[in-house]
Amino acid sequence: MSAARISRVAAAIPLVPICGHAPPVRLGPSLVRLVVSLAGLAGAALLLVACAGPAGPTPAPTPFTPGTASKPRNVIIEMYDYRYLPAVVDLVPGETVNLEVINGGLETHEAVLGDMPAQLAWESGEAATLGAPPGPTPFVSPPAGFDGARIVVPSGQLVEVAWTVPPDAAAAWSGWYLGCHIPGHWAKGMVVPVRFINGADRPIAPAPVIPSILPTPSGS
Ligand SMILES: [Cu+2]
Repeated sequence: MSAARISRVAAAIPLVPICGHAPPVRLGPSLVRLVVSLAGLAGAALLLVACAGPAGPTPAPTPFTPGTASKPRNVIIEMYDYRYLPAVVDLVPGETVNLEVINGGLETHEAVLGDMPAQLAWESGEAATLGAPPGPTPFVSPPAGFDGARIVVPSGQLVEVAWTVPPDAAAAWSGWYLGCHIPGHWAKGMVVPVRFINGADRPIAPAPVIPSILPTPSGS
């Protein structure tokens, strides 16, 4: 390629920004000669320059703050066929939370937050629907003194519920759990423990183990 041709090619190549904060540059004839020889094609060249952004200060982590009635803490619960995320639900006794329950599964699921008597009540109450076609879950009378929460979420939907954790929840002899009692779902793995924490995000007590009173998740 002649020098004149190289010059014309260099003039035809558009300005190439090197970085977002740097002015664009035009390729010189010598660089064009190199690009053309590598590509084997005159006039078609693209130069990509990796560019790292300016190193900035790392933002400080947001401090943990228990929820209040006027400013509930968001607690996200994801449901799938047949498991929950997170694997442990952290709650502060007495705080108000905004439960964001998302069903990413193909079936309807529920989130029952409560101690073992509450879990047993719904397990037995919903057992009557075993074999029934998919649809709304039945109403089950909560046990006397029930102060937990139950959220039913159809497939692909999000349900938000504001709820205050009982101040004495951590004293429950059985521990607290998050479970689904649509027949067979607990046994397939839809149960995780609740771990009570203090206002400094430290556990008050270890999360309870999944009890053997109800069927344990398969594989556990
Ligand atoms: Cu379920």
